[in-house]
Amino acid sequence: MAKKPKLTHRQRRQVSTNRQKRLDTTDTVQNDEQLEDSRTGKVIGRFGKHADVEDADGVVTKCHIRRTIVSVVCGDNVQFRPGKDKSVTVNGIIELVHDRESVLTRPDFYDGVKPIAANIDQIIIVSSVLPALSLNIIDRYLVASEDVAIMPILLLNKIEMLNDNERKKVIDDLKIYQDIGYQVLLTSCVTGEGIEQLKTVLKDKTSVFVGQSGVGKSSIVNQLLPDADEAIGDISDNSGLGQHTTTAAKLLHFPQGGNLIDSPGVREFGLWHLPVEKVTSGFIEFRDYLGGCKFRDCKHQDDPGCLIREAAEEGEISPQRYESYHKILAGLTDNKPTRAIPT
Ligand SMILES: Nc1nc2c(ncn2[C@@H]2O[C@H](COP(=O)(O)OP(=O)(O)O)[C@@H](O)[C@H]2O)c(=O)[nH]1
Ligand SMILES: [Mg+2]
Ligand SMILES: [Zn+2]
Repeated sequence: MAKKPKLTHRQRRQVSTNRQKRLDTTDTVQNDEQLEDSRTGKVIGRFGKHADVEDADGVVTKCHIRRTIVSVVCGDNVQFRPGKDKSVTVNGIIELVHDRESVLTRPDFYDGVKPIAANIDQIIIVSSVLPALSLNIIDRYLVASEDVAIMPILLLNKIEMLNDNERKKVIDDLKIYQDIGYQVLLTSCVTGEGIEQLKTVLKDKTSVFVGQSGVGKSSIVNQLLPDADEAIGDISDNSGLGQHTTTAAKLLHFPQGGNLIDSPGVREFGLWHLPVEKVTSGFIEFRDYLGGCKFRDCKHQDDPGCLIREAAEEGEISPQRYESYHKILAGLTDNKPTRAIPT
């Protein structure tokens, strides 16, 4: 490999100016006469500096992104202009991103939080009976979903592995969630149980699947979208290295209507650091009691006159959820992001 020439400070600045000029020309070369009229579309793929935009007729255009746009993510509704010259692979340009109805975010080592997908109607929190059902992990995902104000739905997969008694036990465990208003689905990719019901839940909505590795997210997606061809039991999901090579997010259409947004980044959503108040209000059944405790800085623990602890003692709040809340608080500092998130 050729040795890199050493540049003077002035040369280096020149290189940087030229590079900037070249970047500017991506915007200006594609000026009016080379572009079709502006139209609306939806971002269905996001790779490096480009985005795939689908218009109302289902035609997909690879687009540059105007430099003034702060962020474009999968699910964004945009104004874009396809290029007239279709022999150029990336021929369009995104000119504007419409206001987002919702946005999924992740903590970023450098920037605080970073958007990863937009305009999502519901988050399907997938758990399974193997690895063992963890209500605390469900609670973490619920808090994260409540924080971004997107409707969470609980799904328990691999249900066929349970005998009648075990099944009764998990249904009972999950009843806590139904009691506070969350929808719960039971599925099996082996017997097909619950898949039709899941299809109904997904119809005409934009959904994401989140949950720990191994619970069956990819298997479920393959049941719903045979063409998706997701890798099953893919350990690279969790290898850190794999994440860097496969972070491209994509939006897929369900045959019965509705969309799925998928990427490793999306699937990792949730296991992260939030301020204490967000965790507290993320327990939706606590909300009725908030502000009513005797002390304003109540930790909802041993504090005298704590309405939340009292409600848990009286069974108005599930003691299980109350414990889970304190467990999440205790673990908060462990969940700070330790690395930058690749785009
Ligand atoms: N018994 C059983 N195994 C399942 C079911 N769904 C998925 N699996 C298996 O669970 C493992 C992990 O599945 P995968 O879809 O890769 O999980 P992901 O990491 O959440 O995407 C694979 O061995 C699947 O075959 C199910 O409903 N029942
Ligand atoms: Mg998977
Ligand atoms: Zn309190």
